[in-house]
Amino acid sequence: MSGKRPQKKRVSFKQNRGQRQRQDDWTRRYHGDRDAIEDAAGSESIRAKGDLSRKRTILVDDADAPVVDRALWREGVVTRIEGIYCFTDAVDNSGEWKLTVRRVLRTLMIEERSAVAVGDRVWFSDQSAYHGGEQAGVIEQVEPRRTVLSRRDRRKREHVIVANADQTVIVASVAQPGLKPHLIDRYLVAASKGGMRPIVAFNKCDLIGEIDAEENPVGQSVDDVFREFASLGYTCIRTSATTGEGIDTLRAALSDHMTVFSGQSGVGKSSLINAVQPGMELATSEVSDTNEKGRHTTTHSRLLKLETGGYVVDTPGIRSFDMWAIDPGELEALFVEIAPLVAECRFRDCTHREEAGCAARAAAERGAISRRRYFSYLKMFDEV
Ligand SMILES: Nc1nc2c(ncn2[C@@H]2O[C@H](COP(=O)(O)OP(=O)(O)OP(=O)(O)O)[C@@H](O)[C@H]2O)c(=O)[nH]1
Ligand SMILES: [Mg+2]
Ligand SMILES: [Zn+2]
Repeated sequence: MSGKRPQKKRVSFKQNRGQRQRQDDWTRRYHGDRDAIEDAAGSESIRAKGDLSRKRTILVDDADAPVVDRALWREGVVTRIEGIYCFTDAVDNSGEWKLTVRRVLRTLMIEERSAVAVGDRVWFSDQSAYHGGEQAGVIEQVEPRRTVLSRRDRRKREHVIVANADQTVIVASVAQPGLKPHLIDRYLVAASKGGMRPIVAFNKCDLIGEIDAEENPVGQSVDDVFREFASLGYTCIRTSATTGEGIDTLRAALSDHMTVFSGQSGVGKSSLINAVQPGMELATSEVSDTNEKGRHTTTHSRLLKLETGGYVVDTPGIRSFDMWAIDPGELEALFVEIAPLVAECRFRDCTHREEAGCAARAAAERGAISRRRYFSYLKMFDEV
């Protein structure tokens, strides 16, 4: 396809209405065919003024998708999505733009839920002339994503929480709500699957002295859990948004990266971002006493610029973090301590559950790998 020259085509601005794009072709382009998009850059031309709102000549490829015109379109990063609007920070430092999404993209957005996500790099046309000078426009094209953090929604569709983050801070709190190592395992799997480097923040360390037995049903102390994850090679940081413990280390780890904060409601994601960069003033609120659940204070993901360079994304606490699109057979590779054992299992297609001669189970039985992590693997295997 990339060998073909784009064709000239006269289209009305509203042509897409009632006339469906061939979606297969379109999604193929959207997800993979970056070269074709770049090859054909610089190709849209808008006709004489009076014609502007009715007809224009565009260049299309054989899938009828518009090609990026870097001369006419601006580039930006989506910072938050509210209803149909994608608020976008332009890379030319012109500030925030309020964008809607071209209809063909929007169709995908409804069917896939995630045609545009926070963190996406987009190309948009300037429509401010039609909005009384307000910085408004239309997203024409979305760059292929380098990474995604996603989950399944209730209807089992992929929901991209954040695109293009290169790392994720998995925030867990040592108390209120209590530490849930299995949940950390799930976030680690999702991060590796999504191509992001995970960092585990053990937050609310100022409360360690107050932890009672009921909050610690696994029988592991916070130090045990910390050591367990650190020994697997993950970067782990003890933090407290209250006392400032670990905040300098965290800030240094964030600079010049695009980092998404993940973790259940109430663990202190927004509080940590506020501590890293005073002046953010993200809303936070107390965890309810009765069930130790957070109140879902942050309701939408937001991309925020750091003074030290880079971006952070504050996300709403996600109660149940479902694995998206992970094959059971893929899970072994996402558990760093199980992956190297796989070659030693008797059967090539070993799922590391009941099979005779399973090296992973044997390792867990003799304590060479953590039993808790092994059980976590089994539990996740049943779910995916
Ligand atoms: N003692 C203590 N409390 C903390 C710490 N960090 C956050 N908190 C408190 O925990 C509560 C929840 O913090 P938030 O920052 O709102 O938590 P969140 O993870 O952003 O929650 P959602 O937005 O609902 O997902 C607030 O009352 C914070 O003051 C900490 O390090 N120590
Ligand atoms: Mg929050
Ligand atoms: Zn096995």
